[in-house]
Formats: sequence, structure tokens, C-alpha cells
Amino acid sequence: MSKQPNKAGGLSSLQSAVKHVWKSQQAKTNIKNLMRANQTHGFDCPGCAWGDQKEGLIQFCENGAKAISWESTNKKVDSNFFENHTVSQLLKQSDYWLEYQGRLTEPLRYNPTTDKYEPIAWTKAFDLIGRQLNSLSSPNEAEFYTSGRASNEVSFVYQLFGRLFGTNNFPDCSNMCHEASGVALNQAIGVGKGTVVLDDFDKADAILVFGQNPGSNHPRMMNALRRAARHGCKIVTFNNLKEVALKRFASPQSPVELLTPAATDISHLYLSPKLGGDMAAIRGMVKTILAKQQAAIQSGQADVIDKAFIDEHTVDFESYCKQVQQTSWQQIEQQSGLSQPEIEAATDILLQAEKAICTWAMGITQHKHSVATIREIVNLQLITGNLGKPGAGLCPVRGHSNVQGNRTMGINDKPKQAFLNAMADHFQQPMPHDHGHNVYLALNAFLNKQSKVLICLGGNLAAAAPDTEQTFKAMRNTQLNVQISTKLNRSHLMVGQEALILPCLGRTEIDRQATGEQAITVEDTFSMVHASQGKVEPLDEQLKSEVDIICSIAQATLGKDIVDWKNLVADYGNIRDLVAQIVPGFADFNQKIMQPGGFYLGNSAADKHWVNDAGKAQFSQSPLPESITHDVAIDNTEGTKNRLMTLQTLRSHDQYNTTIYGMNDRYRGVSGERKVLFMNEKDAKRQKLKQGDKVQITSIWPDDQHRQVDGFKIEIYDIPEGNLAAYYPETNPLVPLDSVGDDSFTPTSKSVPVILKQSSQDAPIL
Ligand SMILES: Nc1nc2c(c(=O)[nH]1)N[C@H]1C(S)=C(S)[C@@H](COP(=O)(O)OP(=O)(O)OC[C@H]3O[C@@H](n4cnc5c(=O)[nH]c(N)nc54)[C@H](O)[C@@H]3O)O[C@H]1N2
Ligand SMILES: Nc1nc2c(c(=O)[nH]1)N[C@H]1C(S)=C(S)[C@@H](COP(=O)(O)OP(=O)(O)OC[C@H]3O[C@@H](n4cnc5c(=O)[nH]c(N)nc54)[C@H](O)[C@@H]3O)O[C@H]1N2
Ligand SMILES: [Mo]
Repeated sequence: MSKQPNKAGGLSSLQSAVKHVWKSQQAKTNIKNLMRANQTHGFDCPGCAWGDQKEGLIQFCENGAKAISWESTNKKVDSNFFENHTVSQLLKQSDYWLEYQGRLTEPLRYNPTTDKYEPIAWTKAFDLIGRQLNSLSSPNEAEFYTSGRASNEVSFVYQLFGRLFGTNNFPDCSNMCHEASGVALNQAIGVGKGTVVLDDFDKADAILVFGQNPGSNHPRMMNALRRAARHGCKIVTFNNLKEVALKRFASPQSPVELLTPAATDISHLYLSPKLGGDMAAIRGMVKTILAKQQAAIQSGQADVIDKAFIDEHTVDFESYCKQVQQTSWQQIEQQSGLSQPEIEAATDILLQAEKAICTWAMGITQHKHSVATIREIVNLQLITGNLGKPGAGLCPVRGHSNVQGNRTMGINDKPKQAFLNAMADHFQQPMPHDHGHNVYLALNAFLNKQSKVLICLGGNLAAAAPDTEQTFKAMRNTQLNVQISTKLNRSHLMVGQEALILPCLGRTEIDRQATGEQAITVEDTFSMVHASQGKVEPLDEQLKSEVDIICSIAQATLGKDIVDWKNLVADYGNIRDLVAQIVPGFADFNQKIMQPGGFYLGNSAADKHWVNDAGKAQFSQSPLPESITHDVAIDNTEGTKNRLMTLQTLRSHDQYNTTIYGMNDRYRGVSGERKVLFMNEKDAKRQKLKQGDKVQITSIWPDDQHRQVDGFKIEIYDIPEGNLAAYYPETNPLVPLDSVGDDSFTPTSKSVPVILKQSSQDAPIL
């Protein structure tokens, strides 16, 4: 059984930050870099999308330090490197090894005869892309993927280019991430973003944290939770696993907590529902509230629900109540894995709070019924009137540092009509109106050979997307695969008929253009937009900025009649002027980013202004899913009994999505390995497995594909029976491409039905 530490943060996290800065071999630069992270006139930390505090010298966290050091290495992956490595050889290396080789510094083109990437001049690369795009029989045969680190400026020119070219095919990392939040919130409250700002965390009396691990993935959120807990705010955590940081956290900024065993207790109540069981748990909370309301009416006491808010601001309350009444406690307990008293205890905390916030992340968004679950979170906040007042609201905690800004700038396969109209009016050009492709549709289009050209603005689609074998096949089907990146990764090895690697500047580097040094902007989880400016010399003079690369491709494809692309590259202020004219909320964009800390975009729902179809906040009324548990005995193909269990795929403490920084997961007590399978002791006994045994994991899905990974070591763990957990991306081969969320198309990465067998051999590298 793994030994978890008894607190998170503190000295160990500072020590780990220092170790990663040192390992980058650029210690001096990186220490300077860290002091500029998230400071006015500095750069935005590429780690996560949490908001910045107003004061404090240190605005980075351990994992931000890793992200920054990872980018600022002095190791280069240039043409020399590729002379010595064929793509076939590189394919045998791990994801960790690939990224560890250093920064990409030269534009490269794949040569199928030598099976190597070879140097190509930038202009030739742009011409090649322009020719290929213009040879397509329809613009919809091109797919423009974005990863959420891309700035507002590059996102805007990217979508402008794609739409002038003629398509809405903008698959993006959000499709695999918070898509369900956007869909559900748009339906319910008319805006697909969170309604709270950072200050609200200081005002809340209760915070409900659903399905997220901020200790590793949003460490700066831990400061907000710690402050709240110390003020007496009650935090209720719903997490399938017992995440240490959500139990006890020591702030590295507090001398006492840094240097002594002291720490702050974070969660007042910690509940561990079954995977996918949150909707049932929340339904149980509402059922409790309605019962208490009934009792209050009968005894002539004050309302438990917020009747005034419900009457004035919502629709469909009555039909929702009927739905709740029809849901039995038996079903709620069975599906959530929580008991009625546990759910009632959580409800009591919420009801005692005048102001409450609900936050959530991937533990909620990566299931089949994620949209319905998020609607249920909204229902809970509506019934208690916890929306549109300080200290209360909804907070989907975003992942990538500018994933929210990408959408605001128009990276969207289903753009709103008003946005398309504004674009069409401004540029006097028709815009494509048909819905484009998300990640799921794009991969299918490559598999069916309907789509031919893939351009990726950052990210690592090959390793991030589900169903590795199918994803590889899809990417290898391309006529041209263009990867705009900072580091070598698996997506570069998915060569189609043609493949290009275009290396770009990172966020920490100085971006010099014709009019001088440029800043970019990003939007955080709280709709705050602020500038970010790199401060270190670029690693190589051949590197170009993402804006330059996209505008050069656009010019090579479309010419400069409609847009003067060079003018946009020369001064990013010109891009912001366009944004100011097209995107609501950005008037005086260039002036507003001069303000320290940036500016707030506003949120209509936070102002109790409802711009959805209903014109009011809308209660949803979905029944609970019929079944979410896969914990049943089934006959496997060899006729023996096997248990079907549910696997979640998640992040370790030492990774940033597909970028692996190291082999440890300190807060879960794992060191030196990533092929680990967390399992309940009773389940292990039932299946005659013990700590350290190696197993083969097979996912069960009604198609002919054989999805399996091998050599995973059993780690006996405090996890609900029937549930398993293992790291992504090693387990992506198990997530079936067609297993997606209702209405969101997000891969169901947190509920994969699997069976286990003793390992037969040592596992091959993915
Ligand atoms: N250092 C670092 N920071 C990151 C990232 C990173 O990889 N590394 N990634 C960034 C990105 S893009 C994102 S989207 C975020 C991701 O941030 P998280 O959502 O925290 O990421 P995951 O590791 O997927 O963690 C999922 C959490 O939800 C819990 N969980 C899983 N399923 C369920 C469920 O059904 N119910 C409940 N109640 N809990 C469940 C898991 O036990 C785990 O604690 O972090 C961002 N920040
Ligand atoms: N099974 C499973 N699959 C998942 C998830 C899961 O929880 N489970 N999570 C999903 C989620 S939430 C997300 S967001 C996706 C992530 O999907 P992506 O965003 O596509 O993946 P990343 O790993 O963040 O991308 C890393 C690569 O980005 C490039 N890069 C880094 N910085 C920059 C930059 O500044 N500019 C450019 N151009 N490139 C840069 C580097 O080359 C690096 O290799 O994965 C999803 N996949
Ligand atoms: Mo994400």
C-alpha cells in the first residue's frame, strides 16, 4: 500500500520546484523567470488558468516552476538531432524521452525516403502549406487544431484565417476537457463560463469542490482554499480519491507551515463518490433540501429554498421538483456510492452558508452524463439562490492557461451567429455557417479520409486524444500534418504523406517584431484579461512567434487582399484593434491592458441577466443515468468469470498533460514509475491480485477493436470498490473513440469499463 504524505505543499513542494529549476540547466534564467511569473509586466505562467492575486512577490507554484523550467532549457532539437534519428527509431522512445531532448529550433520537413526530418526554409514551408490547402476540393477537408496555451492574439488570427479559408473545423483541446461545462452553462444560464471572480473565494461561507485535484493541477487555488478555510468557510470535497492537498495543505508562503509540520485543514467534509456518481449525490442534496422545505412549510418556519430568486430568475422549477421526487434514495445511494446521512451532512453545510461556490474540473466533465451532471450542479445553486451575488456562484476551473481566451476569440466549431455576422460585416466576406468538426469529428474525418490537412497550433493531439491506435491511424492518414510546437512530441511522429515541424517561441521568450517587442494577452478562469510579455532571449534566432507563423501561412494561402497579415505581425496592437471591433467586451482593448492586473470581461449570469433561450436561468430535469457502475461479473472471451470495473485516467503530480516531468506522484505516495493501477484492497482480493502484481487492462466496448495495455503494477489504495485509477496518457489506448459525452463529445476518460488479467509479458512502450 502506498504511503501518502500527511500534508501537501510546504517545504517538499519548494524543494521540488528548486530541483526542477536546477535540472533545466538554465537555473539563473529560470530563477529570474519565476520572479516574473504572473507579475505585472511579466509573463503569464503557462501552468494553469487560475487567476492572479493582487499582491505578493511569489506568484508561481511548484508545478508552475516545472512548466516554466521545462520551456527554458538550453538543449536544442535541431537538424543535427534529426540526422541521427529516424522517425521509426523515435517512435520507440517514451513521451518523457521525446520532450526531454530539448527545444525544437528549426523548421523541418519529413523525407519519406530517409525516414528523417530535414531542414526546410520557412518560406518554402509556408508555400507548401498554402499549395496543399488550395489543392483541397473543399475547405472542410482541413482541420485547424488548437491547444489552450495559444494567446488571444494568435487565436484570433488563426480563426480569422480558417474562416476566410472557408471552414469552421476548429477542433481544440477544450473538446477533451471542459466542453461539457460550456454546453451545460450556456443552456442553463446563457454563458459558457464561470460566474465567480477570485475575490469571491474570500467571501464564500461554503465551497463545494467536485472532481478536481488542485494540489497538483491548480496549486495556486490551494492558497484561495487555505485562506477560505482559515476564515471559517466550510469546504466540502467530492472526490473519488482521497487527495492529500484537499485534506491538509501547508502554504509555502507561510513560514510556520513551510518549516514545521503545521498545515491547514482544508475539507470540513470529504466524500468519495463512485466514478460518475456526483449527479446522484447532488440529486440527493436537492432531495434533502426539498424535504426540509416541505417540513418548514408544514411547521410554518422560514423557507429553506430561495423562493424569491427561483420566482424571479428561473424557469422549470416545478418540473424539476417532480423529477427529484421520482428519484429514489435507493437509486441515489446505489449510484453515488454515498449514504443518505453523508449526503445530508453536505447539504447541511450548504444550507448553513449564505454564500456558496461550486467548483469542478475533469472528474465531472469526462463522463457520458457530464452535461447532465453540470446542469445538476446549476440546479443546486439555483434552488439555494447561490448565483449572482458576491461570494457565490459557479466555477468550472479551467485547465490550460488560455483555453478560455481561445473560445472568446472564436476558436469554436459551433460559433455563435452574432460572432460570424460581426466577422462578415467587418471583413466584407462571407463566413462559413455550417458547424465544423470538434476533436471527435476531426479524427473520424481523417479515418474516413474525408479530411486531408491537419494543422496543430500547439498541443500533442496524438498523445492527448483517446483510442491511441485509432488516433495514430487518423493522423497518419493525413495528406499533410503541420505541427507548430516548442518541444518534440508524439504528434510529430505521426507522419502522413507530408509532415512539417514549425518551431515557435515560448511564452517566456522576447517576441521582437518590426515595431519592437510584443506582448500577448490571455484570459483566466475568472474572465480577467491581461498582458503577458516574455523576458528572456529566444533560444535560437530561427524561432518565429506563433502569430508570425499563422499570418505567414495565411498570406501564402489567401494572399493579402482581404487582410494585411504583415501589418498584424508587425504590431500585435493591430490584432487587438480588430478584436476590439469584433468581440464584445473588448472595446479599447489596447488601452485596457495597460492597467495593472488587466481587465474583467464581465459575466451576464453573474449580473442576473439571462441570455439563453429561456431568457431566465433554467432548471434541467434529466433523470439519473440508468446505470453508471461497471462493477459486475461478466464472462470474458475465454469463458471465465471476470469483473467489469470502471477506470478513471488522471494526472500525476509530475506531468503537464502529455508532458511528463518525472516519474513521481508524491502526494499519492508513488515514486519511480507511472504504470501504476490504483485498486481497492477488497477488489484485489476478489480477483486474487496483490500489491505489486502486474496486470493487463482491457477495455470492453461493443466493437471489434481490441484495446489493451499491459504491465501495470497494482497499488492498493483508498478508492471505492469497483473503481480503478491510472495515469493518462499511458491509458489512452483504452478509451474508445466512440465513447463520448452526451452533447459534449468529450472522451469519457473518467469512466472506462475495463477487465484485468495477470500480466503475461513486460509491456511494450506506448
Ligand atoms: N501540474 C499540472 N497542472 C495542470 C495540468 C497538468 O497536467 N499538470 N493540466 C491542466 C489541464 S489542461 C486541466 S483540464 C486541469 C485538470 O485538473 P484536474 O481535473 O484536477 O485533473 P485530473 O488529474 O484529471 O483529476 C481529476 C480529479 O477528479 C477526481 N475524479 C475523477 N473522476 C471523478 C468522479 O467521477 N467524481 C468525483 N467526485 N471525482 C472524480 C480524481 O480523483 C482527481 O482528483 O489541470 C490543468 N493544470
Ligand atoms: N485519457 C485522458 N485523456 C485526456 C485527458 C485525461 O484526463 N485523460 N485530459 C484531456 C485534457 S483536459 C486536455 S486539455 C488535453 C490536452 O491536450 P493538448 O493541449 O493537445 O496537449 P498538451 O500535452 O498540453 O500539449 C503539449 C505540447 O504542447 C507544445 N507546447 C507547449 N507550449 C507551447 C507553446 O507555447 N506554443 C506551442 N505552439 N506549443 C507549445 C509542446 O510541444 C508540448 O509537447 O488532453 C486530454 N486528454
Ligand atoms: Mo484540460
